[in-house]
Amino acid sequence: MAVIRASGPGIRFGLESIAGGLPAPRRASLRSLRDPADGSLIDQAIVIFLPGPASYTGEDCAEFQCHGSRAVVAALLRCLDALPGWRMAEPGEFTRRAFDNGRLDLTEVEGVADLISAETDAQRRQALRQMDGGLSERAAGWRDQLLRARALVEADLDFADEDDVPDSVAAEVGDLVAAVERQVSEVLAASAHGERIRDGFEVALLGPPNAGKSTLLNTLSRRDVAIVTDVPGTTRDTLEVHLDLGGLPLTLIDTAGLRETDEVVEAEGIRRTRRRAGTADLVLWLDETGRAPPDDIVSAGPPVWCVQTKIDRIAASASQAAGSPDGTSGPAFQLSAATGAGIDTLLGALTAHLLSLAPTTPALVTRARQRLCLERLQAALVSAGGDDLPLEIRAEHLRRGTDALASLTGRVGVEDILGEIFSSFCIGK
Ligand SMILES: Nc1nc2c(ncn2[C@@H]2O[C@H](COP(=O)(O)OP(=O)(O)OP(=O)(O)O)[C@@H](O)[C@H]2O)c(=O)[nH]1
Ligand SMILES: [Mg+2]
Repeated sequence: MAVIRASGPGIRFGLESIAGGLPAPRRASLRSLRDPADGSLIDQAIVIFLPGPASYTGEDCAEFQCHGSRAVVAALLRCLDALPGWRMAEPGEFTRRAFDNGRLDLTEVEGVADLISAETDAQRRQALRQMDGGLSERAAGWRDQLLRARALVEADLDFADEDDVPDSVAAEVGDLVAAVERQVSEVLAASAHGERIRDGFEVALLGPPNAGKSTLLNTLSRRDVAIVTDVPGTTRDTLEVHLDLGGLPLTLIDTAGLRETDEVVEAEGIRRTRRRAGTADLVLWLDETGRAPPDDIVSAGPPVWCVQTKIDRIAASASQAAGSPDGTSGPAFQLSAATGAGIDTLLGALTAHLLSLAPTTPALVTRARQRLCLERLQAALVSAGGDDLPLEIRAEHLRRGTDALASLTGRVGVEDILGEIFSSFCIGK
């Protein structure tokens, strides 16, 4: 079966021309679809008429559930395209119209986009909450409180004698601003988790050349992604694979083995390795001998877990139990990609670690764009909360705060980013 969706002012006329009349609203009706040009039958299909404004886009909409063969879909699209005022939709145009008609705000649009591209369960749950207005509801509440604060300040500016500002007004404004600031700070504090769930947790595989980093990447991703050879220095560039670890999105990064080299390409690879070591959420230091990583890796920032590789080669130590990831003193894990020994222990520890980083409830802020808007709001609130500020200045800070909220929900000042957001959608959404 194929579903063809349509939206716009020409829907009623189109349905009358092709489906032999307007079906009852919001009911699935079996109709013969005919080419208006010559009356020939195209298909028998379920047709649903969804009158605006209570539709996804806010306009009149129609859905044709026809047989899914290419010939049927092509014939139907050809007839629909020939109707006056009908044309093929652009990517994301349905959601764009829903946004333009006030059915969705920008954070909800971002939720739709994230739901479409969600790869893991945690991403799906987070996107659903966003699409459902999780962040917009909070933003609307803050906006109401700030508008009240602005109204109080501005009424005072307009009517009160400059020297005679009633303390009660200043106190109420102060309370409102402080309450909103506290809530915004809480939401911002959880934003790192939200962005991590959306973009994936990064785990970088580091170690000397030939340690077995690329082999472990291939084993964990169950694909032959990275080239593996016994030549030290095989991997030159950083390489990423996306995995679903217990519902959490994980980006595993293979890197160039660390060593002194005069070779230009390898040196650039090593420079990239060091950079990734600083920005990952976790570093796995792989070494065949089980030696600890050099100090600059340990002090790079993220936690480092030591992994001794190729234990199938050292039968004696293969019988030792794997330790716990308690820092960087000595090997915490031992594994063999060749036999599979120790892989499950490492995966179990990784899952537990990522779960401890992930929020228990879905985060509200999931993108840098949203975080930047809230940081602007927070800065404005901190300024507005300053004691003994002249009322004019306070009003100005509060106005900056409501402006930041308006750009969060896409009501003002976002024209330049709209194209970018909607172009990431697929056609038909
Ligand atoms: N016996 C044994 N050999 C392994 C194991 N893992 C990797 N090897 C071998 O070790 C060699 C190097 O493996 P790679 O995965 O390319 O090592 P790397 O750390 O990516 O090396 P560079 O890219 O050069 O930094 C290859 O010949 C692998 O087949 C293992 O668990 N057991
Ligand atoms: Mg490699």
